[in-house]
Amino acid sequence: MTVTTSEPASIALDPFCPAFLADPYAHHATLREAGPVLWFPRYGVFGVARHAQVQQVLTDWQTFCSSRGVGLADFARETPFRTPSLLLERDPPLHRQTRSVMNKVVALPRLKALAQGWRSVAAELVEAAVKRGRFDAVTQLAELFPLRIFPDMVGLPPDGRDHLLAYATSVFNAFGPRNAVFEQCLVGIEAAQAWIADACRYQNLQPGGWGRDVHDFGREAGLAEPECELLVRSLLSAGVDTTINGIGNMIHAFARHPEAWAAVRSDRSLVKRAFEEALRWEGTAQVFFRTTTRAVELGGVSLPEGAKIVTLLAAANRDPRQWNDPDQFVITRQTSGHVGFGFGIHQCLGQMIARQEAEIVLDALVDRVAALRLAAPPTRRINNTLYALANLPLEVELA
Ligand code: OVV
Repeated sequence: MTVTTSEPASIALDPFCPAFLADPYAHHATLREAGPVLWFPRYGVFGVARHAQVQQVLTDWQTFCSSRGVGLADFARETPFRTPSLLLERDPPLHRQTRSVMNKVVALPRLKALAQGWRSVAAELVEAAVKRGRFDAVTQLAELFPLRIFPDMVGLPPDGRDHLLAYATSVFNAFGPRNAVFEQCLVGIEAAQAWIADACRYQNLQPGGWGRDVHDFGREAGLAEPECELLVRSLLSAGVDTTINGIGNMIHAFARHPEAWAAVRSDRSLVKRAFEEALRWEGTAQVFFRTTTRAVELGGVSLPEGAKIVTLLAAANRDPRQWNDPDQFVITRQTSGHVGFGFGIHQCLGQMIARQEAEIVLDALVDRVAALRLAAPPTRRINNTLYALANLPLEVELA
């Protein structure tokens, strides 16, 4: 039998250069249409930008593993930026064990119990932000809300919480190449790293918080103390910058779509859908990598063992093979199958927390704001993984 395989489409474009990171959506169609499998000679990695191949790679964790790193660095050949995560950067069977511990921590009834308190915080922040008719939806709301509720939920020490955002930013930058974006975020990062390591220790976590729950459930499952500390670190790494930008990007989408704002104001059941559509349309986590554990054929292309492959989640979320009018922000659309939270066994552990946060913030805004528009073009915060805003100046009409 003859098997014909084709070559991957070679891409000269650098998906981690500042121009690409500032406006990835301008380049996604080029990448999707170049072929089912891409080759980035600059980095020596393969890539997938179409929904079908992204889903296939993320589903087949035996072939496309996470334990060699989910960034550009191959842990089999390079020293990881930090001690690998026991969730993100592990494969089964170990991943199953740590994930099941964490699933207990983030269980829905425990999360629902926090919703009422979060609503008061959101109402208070929205009130303070909008009352002058102009505000910055990133620095005065999208950043403040998660930073008000998340550290308390985990039970973090009261002092030094400002290290959280700098730390998370460095973790997400570290998934990319050692470029200027990465180097710049490392300036002074040691203090944040030390604070995070300390904050993960049982004795430094407040009784009643989710951090101690991680330790308690972890110990019950037979994990050692340093392992439990690393699982707390996962919460701190993945729980801040992601939700901040999920909320910020969602508000940014509404600021450019007055008809969507009117729709959600007249039908609150659209709040949930709006966040999912915002994640599909302008997702927070743009890319993650996998590494092949064997030679494999993907999209008609032969990949060798030990190959790095970047999954362009945000490009897949606008693949016209999967979505009608993919470039349109339509909050009534069917969004199931979007890969804004990833897909498969590593799909976002905190997705229900993220949804609860975003929905509560959006609800609070809808309560108070009749109309919103951009007061000035927003500024981007360039990151190797995250699609992020530094600010989002809005003008609002109060309800
Ligand atoms: C999804 C994600 C991002 C960053 C860090 C981690 C997870 C972690 O497990 O540490």
